[in-house]
Amino acid sequence: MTRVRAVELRLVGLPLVRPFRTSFGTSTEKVCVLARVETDAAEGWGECVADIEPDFSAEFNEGAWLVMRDFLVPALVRADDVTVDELDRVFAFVRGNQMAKATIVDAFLDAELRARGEPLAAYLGATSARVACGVSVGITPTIDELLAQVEGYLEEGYRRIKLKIEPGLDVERVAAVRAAFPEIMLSVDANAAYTLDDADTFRALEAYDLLMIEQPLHHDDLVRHASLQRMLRTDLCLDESIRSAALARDAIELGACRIVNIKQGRVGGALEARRVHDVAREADVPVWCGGMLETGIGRALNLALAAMPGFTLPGDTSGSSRYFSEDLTAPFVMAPDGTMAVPRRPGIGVDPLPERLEACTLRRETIRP
Ligand code: SMG
Ligand code: MG
Repeated sequence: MTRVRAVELRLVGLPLVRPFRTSFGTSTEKVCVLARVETDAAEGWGECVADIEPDFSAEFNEGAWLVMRDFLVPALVRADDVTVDELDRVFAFVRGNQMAKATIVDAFLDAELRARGEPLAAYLGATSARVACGVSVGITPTIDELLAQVEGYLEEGYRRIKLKIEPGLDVERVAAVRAAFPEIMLSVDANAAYTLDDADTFRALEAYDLLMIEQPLHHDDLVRHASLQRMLRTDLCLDESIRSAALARDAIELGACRIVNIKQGRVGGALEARRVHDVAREADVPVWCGGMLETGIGRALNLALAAMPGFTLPGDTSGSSRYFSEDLTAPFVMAPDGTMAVPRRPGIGVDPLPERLEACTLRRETIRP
């Protein structure tokens, strides 16, 4: 049982090494909320995967900040003696807001594990010491720039290339990358930019031996994803649509996807992410670890998750240098063989570098009992 002494929220901002364009917008900086939970026994860190605007999901930084400050943290502090397994119940009065919940759950879990000296990967039942890394390549101004970026990432050792696509910037680009790199593991991610009227585009993509097509249709539409999956040989993968283990089960039962992207922040934290993994594994559906351009705090957690046995495909778990010239933690470095080591120290196994954290902090607030 653990008593929470204080929770500190921080809004941090870090420039990205290059703009990241998806079908819904372009990011040039990473801005997110970090939570530091201080208990009687230890402190733990959580990183919120929400962004500046409510575009990838309904959640966004300022909203998540208020949900944490005014609802989740007061409930956690009031609950007094709790364990991480009870947090679902403690937070059940707040509907949705999985990204905000994940931040506090993960920070609390980190503190709990650090207090008893247990690495997160071991707690989750992870079985690998290293995980295979893929990289997500944003939409570029030209095909030549796309080919140059892909070539650079392949030279670094990335084991799977994922291309962001949107209507009009799809088949020709995939064709060019496939022609230049016939053997690579290649996938695409539409971030919900298409409708069933675009079926011809998806049929055209079938010629390029894609590992999967990620979230082609509306973020809430399992039924039409199932229709599209019936039309295609290529596996569909759902990302935005999977906000809980229950939705993962629905999607799999409906045939809306044959692969699941697990983002712990999108489903309410590491514990629910483990439940998504279990649901998928039970159904023989491969999963992989998604990314939200996390700093080293969120990246450490993703690596622990990705080391679980059902994560059989390379994830969007790229090295720090893919995102930042200077990370918030010691940098995560991918080996030339395209794998990265899973942190081995207790909890998430990393800490922010104090000076770097201060330099990146835009705002902070501490909530006490
Ligand atoms: O963390 O490498 C990363 C980004 C991976 O493409 C990525 N994420 O839909 O999967 C996705 C996107 C969402 C992030 S958009 C800011
Ligand atoms: Mg995605």
